[in-house]
Amino acid sequence: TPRVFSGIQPSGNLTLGNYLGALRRFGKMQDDGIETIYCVVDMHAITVWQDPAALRNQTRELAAAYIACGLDPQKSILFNQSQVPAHAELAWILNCVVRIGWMSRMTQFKDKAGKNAEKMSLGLYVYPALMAADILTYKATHVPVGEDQKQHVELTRDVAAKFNHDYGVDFFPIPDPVIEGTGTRVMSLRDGNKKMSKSDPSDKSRINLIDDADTIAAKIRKAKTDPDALPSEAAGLADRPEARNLVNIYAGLADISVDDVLREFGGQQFGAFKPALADLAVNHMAPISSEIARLLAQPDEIDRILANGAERADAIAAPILAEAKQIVGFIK
Ligand code: AQP
Repeated sequence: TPRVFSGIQPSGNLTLGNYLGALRRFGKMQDDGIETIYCVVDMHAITVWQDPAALRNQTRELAAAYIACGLDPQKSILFNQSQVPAHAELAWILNCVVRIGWMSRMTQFKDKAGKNAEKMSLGLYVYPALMAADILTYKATHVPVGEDQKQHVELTRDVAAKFNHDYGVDFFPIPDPVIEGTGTRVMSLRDGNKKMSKSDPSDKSRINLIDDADTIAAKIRKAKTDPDALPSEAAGLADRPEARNLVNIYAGLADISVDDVLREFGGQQFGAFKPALADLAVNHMAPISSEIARLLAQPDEIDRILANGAERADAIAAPILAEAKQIVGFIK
């Protein structure tokens, strides 16, 4: 039976990228009658230092965002990672299955660490093994993510296969990444070759889920572009990363194809396209941000939802972990 798992880090500033690449698709999947498990991955968040009080707020804000974007905590399981001990325990076992060479090839670590690799936490380096544990401790079969997480899901597949091979079992299913539709790769508003990211030091590089209408409009108005008019077909965007990004965002928000956007706006200047995009973004995001604010006014209710989700998650994860421990030879 298909089982979906995905997670997002509560590291602040949820972006339009997180929304189009992940959040928006989660609610849709749950409606297809599939078992869906969504996690606020607070253990991943501390791979980079987080102020403890801020982390608590960001965790609640992300839980609220999941719900505001259509996740129903009755239909899906919604919880924070640190409340279910199987994640950490299985991660240790998988740390012993993963090879150092595999980790060294992970591009996200290289991007985040830059020239400072020696000064980053060990947790940031082994993050993909924890992510593999997140997925495998539920024997999840499908993992909806943005393009940027594809390599980590592929590593998860390799870890699952190596565990099965090393212990001569057919225990972990090999999970599939689900990367589809427009908006799986939203780029920075300041640099069309860099992904839109929560942790980008420039707030102007991203649209935050909680930005108000004026801020969203201003950020789109100031977004980097080139002087040319929009082309009439997608091929014309090939060497124009900033233009391509804004058209992709439009397509993602309107849930139409890039060709459809260009049929409407081809030949027009950014002076005309940007206000249309700003209107679309504001109309789309405003109800979400006000719903997040409404939910955040009741933090106890959010904590209750997370605790309840954690209990249901644990009921699935604990027996799978127990079996994994038995397979590797631990006495109970
Ligand atoms: N720019 C993006 N376009 C499409 N999808 C994106 N995602 C993130 N950025 C984009 C998707 O959002 C989900 C959650 O991501 P995450 O919080 O686990 O970490 P991340 O991928 O590292 O995202 P950020 O925003 O760049 O966070 P920081 O800056 O903290 O590292 C994933 O499904 C991801 O694909």
